[in-house]
Amino acid sequence: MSEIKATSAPYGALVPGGPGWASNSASGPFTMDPDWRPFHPRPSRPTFEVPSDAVDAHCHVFGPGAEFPYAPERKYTPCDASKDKLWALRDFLGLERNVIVQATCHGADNRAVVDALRASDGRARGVATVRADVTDAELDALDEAGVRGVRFNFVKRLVDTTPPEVLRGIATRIEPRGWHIVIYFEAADLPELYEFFGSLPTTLVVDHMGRPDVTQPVDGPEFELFLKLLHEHPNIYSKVSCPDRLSKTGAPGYDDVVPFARRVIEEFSDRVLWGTDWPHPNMKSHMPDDGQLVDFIPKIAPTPELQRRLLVRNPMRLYWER
Ligand code: 0GY
Repeated sequence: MSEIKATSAPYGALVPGGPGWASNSASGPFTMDPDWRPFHPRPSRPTFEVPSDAVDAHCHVFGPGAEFPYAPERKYTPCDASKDKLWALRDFLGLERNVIVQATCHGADNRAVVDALRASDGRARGVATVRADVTDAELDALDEAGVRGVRFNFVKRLVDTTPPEVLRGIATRIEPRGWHIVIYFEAADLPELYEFFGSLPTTLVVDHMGRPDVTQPVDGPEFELFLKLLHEHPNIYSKVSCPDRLSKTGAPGYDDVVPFARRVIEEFSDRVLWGTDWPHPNMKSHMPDDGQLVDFIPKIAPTPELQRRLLVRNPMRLYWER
């Protein structure tokens, strides 16, 4: 019997923390950034048991670069993080489905996400990045693969600026398909983006609660503006993901993020989503343990009813019930 090489272990043989799991490089002609932190080599098994049918509504795949090249305009070169590893993590954490968000290192080339969606047996949906010149046939193909939204990214360290009228044109194209728009921005930029967001015609999903500065009070002006956005616009959802990115008190508890996420969940329980953010691009302070991220959930959604809304009902409505 021939031995399966650890680095090419098929999905079924992969276990987070086991042989073939860890990644420290980009394949093909790519070299991982020297300060890149690869995803956790030995994530813990969570103690919190998620409800059945739980969705990881924010995660990514990176390459592998040899198969799905990183985009020339990218701002970072990550380690490879394949769909097979994403499925292995999903099973390890007790989750059922994934929403794979196009990462900026792939630009508007959605092939890695589409490949993952096609291989997922219907257990993954996608959020793509498209340019203004995307054709209807390309949008049809993305839709057929399981894409249900596009991402507009306003984080300057990740992307070059796209003019609002171009984004509005894309919004008009995708709106009739029942797709939504995922928006990623820093809290400091919300005042200037506020009117634009309010004017978009589709459902919007905000990444990571609009990245609040959690050293500010939860009832201070910065976070109140974000909550006002959600109060004024019933078409806007929020992901309560990435305590690891927002926290100053750090792992494992991410205690300073709890009041922010709890407030969003309690006030907008029908419009919240959760995700791991695996493989955690651009984390510099530390690399989160995905099991600890699952164990964070009951701190921010303390009742079974809130947990079902956050992990099952809301993401299923948005991604599987169109
Ligand atoms: C995230 C956050 C980040 C990166 C990306 O697409 C991306 O490159 O989303 C980040 O660096 O904050 O949501 O994964």
